[in-house]
Amino acid sequence: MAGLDAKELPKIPEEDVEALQAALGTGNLIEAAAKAKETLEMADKITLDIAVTGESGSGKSSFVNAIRGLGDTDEGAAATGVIETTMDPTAYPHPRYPNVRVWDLPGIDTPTFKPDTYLEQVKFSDYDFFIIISSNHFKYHDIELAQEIQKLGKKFYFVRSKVDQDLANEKKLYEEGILKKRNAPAERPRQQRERAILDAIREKCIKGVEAAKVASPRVFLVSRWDLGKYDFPTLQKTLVDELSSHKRLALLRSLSHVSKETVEKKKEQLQTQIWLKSLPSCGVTAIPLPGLSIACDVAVLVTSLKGFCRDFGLDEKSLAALARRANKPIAELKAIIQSPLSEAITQDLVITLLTKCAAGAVQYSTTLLKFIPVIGSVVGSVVSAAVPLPTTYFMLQNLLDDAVADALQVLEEVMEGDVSK
Ligand SMILES: Nc1nc2c(ncn2[C@@H]2O[C@H](COP(=O)(O)OP(=O)(O)O)[C@@H](O)[C@H]2O)c(=O)[nH]1
Ligand SMILES: [Mg+2]
Repeated sequence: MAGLDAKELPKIPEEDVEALQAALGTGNLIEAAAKAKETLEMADKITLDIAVTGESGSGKSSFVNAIRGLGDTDEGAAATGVIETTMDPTAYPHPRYPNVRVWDLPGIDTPTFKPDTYLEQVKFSDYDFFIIISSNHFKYHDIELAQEIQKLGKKFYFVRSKVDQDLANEKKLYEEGILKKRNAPAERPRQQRERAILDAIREKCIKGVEAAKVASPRVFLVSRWDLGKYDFPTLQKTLVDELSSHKRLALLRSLSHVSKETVEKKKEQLQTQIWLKSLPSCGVTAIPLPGLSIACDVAVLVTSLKGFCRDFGLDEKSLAALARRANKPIAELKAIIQSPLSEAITQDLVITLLTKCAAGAVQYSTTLLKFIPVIGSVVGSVVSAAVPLPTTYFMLQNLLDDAVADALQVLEEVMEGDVSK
């Protein structure tokens, strides 16, 4: 943990003081701790249901796996392949956040397909938004379905899958000199050529959808094999931005780290929870810590710290899955991680970290008392009684910063050599 020296502790930003005041409400510290615990528990229970639809063979089941960070043969993966078809909507919970469910819906390419009866049949009202996938341009059924979803007041996003195949095909053609015969500009750099192909695919898809009068259509180009590339990072960002704020945290937590922006957005959202997470450690179950002038509920802190690690993929299971996908030894990823992994967070470790934070926190509690009379009025004039709050705050803040730094390092490592990074 960096920056724990009392002199080096960062200033508490004004927004944070406001957030603390909001977390405290008008009640006393004990009440506020109970309320914060409840708020956090409620946030953990929020569900998110994402529907994935489109023609059979378009890549629905593959996408359901990919966005949950799974390979097609991993435990809990949806069956994929040319002859696999889904007859009923099937829920696939996210492996680490089971409240986030991705639904594999039946294909929409039967001759008798009717968008209204289909939506009725799949219980459209259960989903927060729809992903409509096609591995070609969007056809009549895709567009009809989008129009119906729009009518019902739900959001949908067009995803054009398998763009890796389009690029591979074009590359082959190019290498065989066929494109040259069609007067394609000779020897354009590969990235430029790829971009031109992707732009052409996107434009063609959008034009087709626009012609059918779908309001402000957007099409995201993806490859199930490389979510860090093409439009997947933009799709993630769009989903986060357009989701109602109370569901945003659930989505963000479940997102695979495909770009720096994803990690930073996740941090931004979790940052708002730091005071909320600090408060329960000062609740009724707080016990005095030997050698420290503070009382804390260490078990609550262990849970919070483990939560941060899990949110940033810093646990054995997530790292193993990532290493497999990136084709790297797990030891290589572990070697660049400075924070403890989720499994290594114990009560003893938390007490050690608290000890490091406590000295600096005394200073802060004096400052805090000036800002936040509610602490002073509740716990009396004894400054040390208010110390656990800033102490746990700084500990969580430091762990969050460290977890983010590690997640970014790991991301860089797995994306090494990736031109689209
Ligand atoms: N190259 C490539 N193949 C894909 C991609 N997405 C799906 N596929 C393949 O397309 C086939 C059909 O995919 P599947 O997910 O089963 O389609 P579904 O019928 O819509 O569920 C499978 O062989 C997948 O491996 C992709 O992004 N790139
Ligand atoms: Mg399928």
